[in-house]
This record gives sequence, C-alpha cells and structure tokens, in this order.
Amino acid sequence: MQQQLAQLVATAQAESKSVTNRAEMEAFKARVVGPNGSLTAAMKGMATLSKEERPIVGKLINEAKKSVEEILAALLTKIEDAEIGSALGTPLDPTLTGNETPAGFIHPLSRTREKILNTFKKLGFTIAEGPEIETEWHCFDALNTPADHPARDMQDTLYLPKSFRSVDAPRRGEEALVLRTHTSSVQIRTLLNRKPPFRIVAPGRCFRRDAVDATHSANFHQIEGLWIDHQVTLADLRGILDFFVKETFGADAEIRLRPSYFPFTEPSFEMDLRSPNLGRLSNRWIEIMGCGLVDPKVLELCGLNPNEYSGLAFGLGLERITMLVHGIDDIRHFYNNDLRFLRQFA
Ligand code: FA5
Repeated sequence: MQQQLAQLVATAQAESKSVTNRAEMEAFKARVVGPNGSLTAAMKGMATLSKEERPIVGKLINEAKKSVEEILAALLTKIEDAEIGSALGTPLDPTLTGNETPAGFIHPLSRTREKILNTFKKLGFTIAEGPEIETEWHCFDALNTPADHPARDMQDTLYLPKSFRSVDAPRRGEEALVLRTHTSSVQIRTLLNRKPPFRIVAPGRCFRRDAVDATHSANFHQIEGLWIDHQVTLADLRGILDFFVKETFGADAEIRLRPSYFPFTEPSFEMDLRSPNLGRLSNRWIEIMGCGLVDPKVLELCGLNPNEYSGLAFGLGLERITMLVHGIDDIRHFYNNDLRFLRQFA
C-alpha cells in the first residue's frame, strides 16, 4: 500500500508538469481527487482493511493527501503567474523597481501658520475664520475706521463691483463689498457671534493694492488674535506676545512695544522683535505686527459693555515671519511655485 501511494504521488507530480492552464488543471484535479480519482479510490479501499491495518494506512493516505495538496497549490501559482505575465505582455519580474511617485510636502507658509496656531493653542486660543470677501462695515466701520480714513481709499482697498451682493445684504442693506484688507474683520464677526470670555486666533488671506516688491504682495496672509474677558491688560498682551516670539524665534528673542495708531485699538503699538538668531538681521529691532487693547468703541459697536469687558488684539503678517524664520529675502518666492525654492522646505 505504501508503495502504491508513493507511486500515486509521483505520477501526480509528473503529470502536473504538463498542465498549463486552468481547464487542464481542473481535469488533472478530477483525475486525482475527484469522485473517481486515484487518491479517492485509495481512500475508499480503507473500508476493506482490518481494524489493525486502518490507522497505519490512514496515516499513509493523509501524507499522500498533503503531498497532492502541495502539488495542486504549486500548480495554481504557476498558472496565475503565467496569466499575469500574458496580461502584461512580458513575464512578471517582481525584482524590477516601481515608478517613482514624488511625495508632496507642506508649503513653508502653511508650516509657519500651523506652528504659530499651535503656539496660541497652548495659551488657550481657539481658531476662528471669516470670509475673504467682506462688507465694508465689517472691514472698516465696525473697527472704528470712518469713511474718510485713508485705508478706505480706492487706491488701497480692492472693492468689488456693485453687481456682487453681500451675504449680509438683508441685514446690512446694499453695502459695498471689499476684499478684506486685514483679518481684523474676524474680530467683528467673533464679537457679534460669541459670548465672552474667549480667545481666538484667525488665520487668513488679505488683499491690498500695495505695489509688489521684495516685502509687499497684493495678496498676503495674516493671523489675527483677539482675547475678550473682564480686565484684560497690557501685561497680558506683553506676556502672550513674548511667549509667541520665544516659541517662534528661540528663548533669546525679545520684544518691544512701540506706540503707534490703529483706529480699533487704544492704546496701539507696533511690536518689534530682536533676536541673535536671525543671520544678517540679528540683534536689530524688526517690526512684525500691530497690536493693542481693543478700543471701547469697537466693543460698543458690537453690543458689548466696555465697563464690563475689555480685550487685546494683534495682527501679524505670516509671510514676513516666515521670511525671518528661514532667512528668505523676497516675498515673491512664496508664490512663484519654483520647486528649487520649495524643495528646501521638504
Ligand atoms: C493691520 O493690518 C492691523 N489689522 C493689525 C492689527 C490687528 C493691529 C489687531 C492692532 C490690532 P498692518 O497694516 O500694519 O496692520 O499689517 C499687519 C502686518 O501685515 C504687517 O506687519 C505685515 O507683516 C503684514 N502686511 C501688511 N501689508 C502687507 C503686504 N502688502 N504684503 C505682505 N505683508 C503685509
């Protein structure tokens, strides 16, 4: 019996060599393990054996069955490989290298934005957003910027044609629409929609009719900050800006608040930064943002009582900060999509 089974496996092995497709494989399978197959016949023969012989022969048959299964599995792999090879037109060579798909990476401006937002998140700020097409009221009036203010001059601000209707038209009438000149308009939208206390940072795109040069772009990005609570003070403003600057430019960086003017803050400041880690700009005072305490008139215009609430606000330019962090000398590099420039930040 042992010899007979060994012969059966050897025959199956030899026959499998000439099988080349699925139909031939099915016929081969039937000849061995089908109802009338050679292995099936051997298994049926077990019934005629004595009680003593059965476990011995059963073991031999199981071994033969295992060998036949291995032959069938190898055959299936051979046929599948042949099928893939003919589908591809050439034999499959799994050792060939694949086509390279270039991996993308984060734009330096986006990376700086995420870092700055994370810094303010550590201080309890959440993220707010507002539209890039803004009403004149949100961009100027509500920020205590009167109609005769130079910022509202057609030379500085991009106005939309009258045919564009405001999303707030039912409430605010047929008001002029502008491309927002700063993210301070998000201060107003937040003041109108949220109940204090809150701390928000609002990143976004801004537009001005500035002449384009190495440090000015007609389209740039700002991050606005607004903190409204009871008794917010200049000490809070200094504290958070100092933290921000140290997180961004290193522990040696210092800040200076220089008196300035914005219609929506009182007092107002330009914040300058000085750091020993800025290459050729090291240890020089560099202006990086406007800031101040929220003007009580703005709180009133948004329906808050200035005797109850106070606030601080700031607005920084994302491009200028990214330029300082990486020593980039021209703002236009950010928008030219030159991979030789961008790959440096991969
Ligand atoms: C403002 O826009 C104020 N809204 C900032 C502010 C917010 C003050 C809250 C007080 C309270 P300013 O016009 O200085 O301020 O612009 C702020 C920053 O935006 C600048 O420091 C600069 O980094 C950036 N910025 C302004 N114009 C351009 C431009 N054309 N291109 C690139 N960055 C610019």
